[in-house]
Amino acid sequence: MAHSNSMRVLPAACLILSMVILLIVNCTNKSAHSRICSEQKGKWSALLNRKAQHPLDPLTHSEMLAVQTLLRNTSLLGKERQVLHSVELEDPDKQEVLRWKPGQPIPTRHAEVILTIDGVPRKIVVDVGLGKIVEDTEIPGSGYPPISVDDFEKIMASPATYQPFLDSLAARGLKIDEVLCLPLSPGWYGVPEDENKRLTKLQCFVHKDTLNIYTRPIEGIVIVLDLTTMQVTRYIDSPANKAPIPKKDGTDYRFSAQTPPYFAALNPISIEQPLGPSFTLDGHVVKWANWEFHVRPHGRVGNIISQAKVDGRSVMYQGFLSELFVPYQTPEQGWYFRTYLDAGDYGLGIFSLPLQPLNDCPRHAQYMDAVFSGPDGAPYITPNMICIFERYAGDIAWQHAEVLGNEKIHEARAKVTLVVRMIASLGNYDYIVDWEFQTDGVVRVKVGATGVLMIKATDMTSVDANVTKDELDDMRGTLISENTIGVIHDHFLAFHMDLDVDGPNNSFVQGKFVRYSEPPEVSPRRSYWAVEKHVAKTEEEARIQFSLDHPSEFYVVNPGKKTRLGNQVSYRVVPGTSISSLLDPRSSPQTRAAFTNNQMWITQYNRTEKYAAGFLTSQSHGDDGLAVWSNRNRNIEDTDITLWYILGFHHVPCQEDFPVMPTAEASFEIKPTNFFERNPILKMQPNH
Ligand SMILES: *[C@@H]1O[C@H](CO)[C@@H](O)[C@H](O)[C@H]1NC(C)=O
Ligand SMILES: *[C@@H]1O[C@H](CO)[C@@H](O)[C@H](O)[C@H]1NC(C)=O
Ligand SMILES: *[C@@H]1O[C@H](CO)[C@@H](O)[C@H](O)[C@H]1NC(C)=O
Ligand SMILES: *[C@@H]1O[C@H](CO)[C@@H](O)[C@H](O)[C@H]1NC(C)=O
Ligand SMILES: [Cu+2]
Repeated sequence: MAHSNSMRVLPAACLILSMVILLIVNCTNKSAHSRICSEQKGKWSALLNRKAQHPLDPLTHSEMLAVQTLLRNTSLLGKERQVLHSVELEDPDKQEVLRWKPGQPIPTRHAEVILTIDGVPRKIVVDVGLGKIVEDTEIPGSGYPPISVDDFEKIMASPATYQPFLDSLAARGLKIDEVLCLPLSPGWYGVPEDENKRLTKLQCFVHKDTLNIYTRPIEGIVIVLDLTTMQVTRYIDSPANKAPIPKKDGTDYRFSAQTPPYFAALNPISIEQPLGPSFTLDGHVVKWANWEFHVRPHGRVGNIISQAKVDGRSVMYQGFLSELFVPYQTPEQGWYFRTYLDAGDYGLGIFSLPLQPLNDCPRHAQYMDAVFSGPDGAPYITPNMICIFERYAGDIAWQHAEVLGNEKIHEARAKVTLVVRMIASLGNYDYIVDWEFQTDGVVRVKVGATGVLMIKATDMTSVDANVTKDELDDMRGTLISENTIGVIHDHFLAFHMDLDVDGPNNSFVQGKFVRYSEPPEVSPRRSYWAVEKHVAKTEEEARIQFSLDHPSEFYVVNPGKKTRLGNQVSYRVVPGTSISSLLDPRSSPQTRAAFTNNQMWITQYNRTEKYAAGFLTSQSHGDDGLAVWSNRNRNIEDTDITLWYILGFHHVPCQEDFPVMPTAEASFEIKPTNFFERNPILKMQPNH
């Protein structure tokens, strides 16, 4: 839903972000923070002193400090009109990572630094070991990097001095200190006044008397701000659209704000693990049952699962939530541009908050902290950013019971899985992203969407007989409280799945289900279905749109590996929730998010093709991204390939979504298919 977009609120946003930054830990040169630093130092010493143990480990605290020193020394940081957006580990060469064995020296570590200098995006690659810049280039293409934390403080300050905005507030009986404005990503629409400027569009809310600011929008005002000059370049206050501010009553979702009667309390519940969990976390490497994988936090995509192996055989080199697309469906000035690409426009890891034990993750979860770069290049910690836990939901892994004469057989195994969880809190919306590993070799990727809707204010207080059909049509949503419309929208989530099924060289096979008939002399029945398998040779042959009328199964096979019976070793992609986009393919949001043209894609592996809407998404024109790469139409047969699964759902809000929505879940899975010789969990122990 809403999802989106906004940032952690201005003052509040800043508050939250700066709290995180304060926690930090760079004591060397931030005297203002040093008290906190010295108190925190003991607690975080293990993290502060950590060294990379694996080629894919994220940049450590000391590596980030080294990058900061180098950037300062080369005058790339700390000057006017220089904005630092991110410092991340640059993906090492895949072959080097695959060759590496624990205990060997780690291959050269590179930091990828994204800056804008005078409004021009630059990528700098630092050899961390040598303390040297090895690449420094302007980033080609139309997009800009995400809004940085640094931008926030300046953005927050800007409306307060802009007289036309103060006049608009006065006309509505509001004061500036009752108002917060959030920087929304502006999309790209070819509006001449907006071209060639790094922009944000501010949407303002009344924060007086409620924590749930998203429910109190000031409709009709849009402030277009140039992020390079921090000047207002356009200001819109549509007189036609002065809906009242929705009331504060009923918007607080905290338990303390609810009044009796309460929902009957359930008895306390907790899954016991009297002997502790069954997994180990060593640095970033997780081992559990027949699985082993590496997990690391990432500022842009939240987290990355790497080198997932079952029974020591590789399944996936890397998997992560590559991009989101959340287009709203109403044409007003303040709304038409809301077509968020949340990972590239904001950053899923940067917008994660510490997970709360017992509510966000169960007892016995283990937590992983993240180290991200602040706007001045100083590293800061987001504690408990990822949690890892075993899930037992009372389900059955396999079972069979029967009576044969005097013999009764009853064999059953409880289903326990391992979950890696991250929650991106992108302003009003919260996305819970779970990677769930099963002992039978299945990996389920599940997303839960929750949080607060993006709300449009309206004159309407009910949809009774006095409301005309035109007014109803113009709502583009549902009246979910008085003066409050939950606007309709979609959620698309693109998962990058670099599957390496039993080795890097794989092919993509589509098993098409077709009807066939037999003549009466062969069979008294008229029709059957059968599976026809097709190996996709090029990227074009692997652009998949799901259809109930033309069902298919989809396999990533290893053409060089067979079972003892000669079946091709593979993993099957089991689609879950998916939608197709209803937007005009020529419209700019659809071109920019063209990864939603299909529900599944295969591309040839390319280390730099990671982000489905392109490397820089803010104001991008659609000149980079999955659709562009797929158009190269490279060979994808018996070579290293990447699968992209586009999960999605439409959202027509309802009253139950107010003032906070119950989690809506969507998922897909990958499932071993002739990968094992038999049911791999036959020898699992039953419970006693
Ligand atoms: C900055 O660069 C100069 C010239 O390369 C070098 O002599 C100096 O040691 C560097 N300072 C730091 C703090 O790295
Ligand atoms: C509908 O409009 C009539 C005339 O303006 C008014 O008397 C009536 O109260 C309205 N009904 C509701 C439910 O608002
Ligand atoms: C790898 O991806 C980059 C970015 O899309 C592109 O410039 C390059 O040509 C690609 N290489 C191959 C072999 O496709
Ligand atoms: C994978 O395929 C590429 C060509 O696409 C080939 O160069 C390479 O040797 C193959 N690797 C393996 C392990 O078979
Ligand atoms: Cu939604």
